[in-house]
Amino acid sequence: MTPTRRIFFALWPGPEVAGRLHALSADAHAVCGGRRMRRETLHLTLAFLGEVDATRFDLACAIADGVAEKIGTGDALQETPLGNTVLRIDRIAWWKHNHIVWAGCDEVPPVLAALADDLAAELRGGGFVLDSRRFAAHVTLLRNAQCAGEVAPIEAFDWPVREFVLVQSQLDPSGARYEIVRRWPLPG
Ligand code: 2AM
Repeated sequence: MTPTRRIFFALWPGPEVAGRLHALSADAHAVCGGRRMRRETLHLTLAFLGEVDATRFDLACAIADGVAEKIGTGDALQETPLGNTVLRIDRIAWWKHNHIVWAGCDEVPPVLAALADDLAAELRGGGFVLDSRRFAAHVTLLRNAQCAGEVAPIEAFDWPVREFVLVQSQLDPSGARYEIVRRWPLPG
């Protein structure tokens, strides 16, 4: 059987933003219960590929090379260079369908939405199978949580986005273990 790798593209916060997100998860946990994600695992998924044949790993990287280059010259950049993009974390909410409490932003910067859309389109073009749902920018803070809609107002903070990454995930009984296997700096 051909070996597979479980991989996804993501934005990965630096230590300060990870700390802010983790503090939010403590506040949310007090209200909603559930299981807190470990601080070092907090991230925002751009495109989830799932289990892919290990021989197609290089293709996924080559596609990301192309997307990173294209996004560096796209229209959205005329407003904000992607490397100067800031994600303003100003919402924390609960999804009833999967019992996730997540942090995110009211308005996703257009360049990030374009990055996620381009990745998805090019990966599909390369034969990868992605979730059919549209990109929903969120950082999962709690799983198996129970609460109602908006969890609480939060003090907004900024997440400066300097790169996107490819992550390999390994599932074990204590939760997922993530390893960043490639990085794409964004032009500033
Ligand atoms: P989630 O946190 O909303 O579950 C690793 O599993 C990352 O990929 C998580 O951020 C997860 O989002 C995301 N993801 C997106 N689609 C997925 C899928 N079909 N199965 C598992 N994880 C998925």
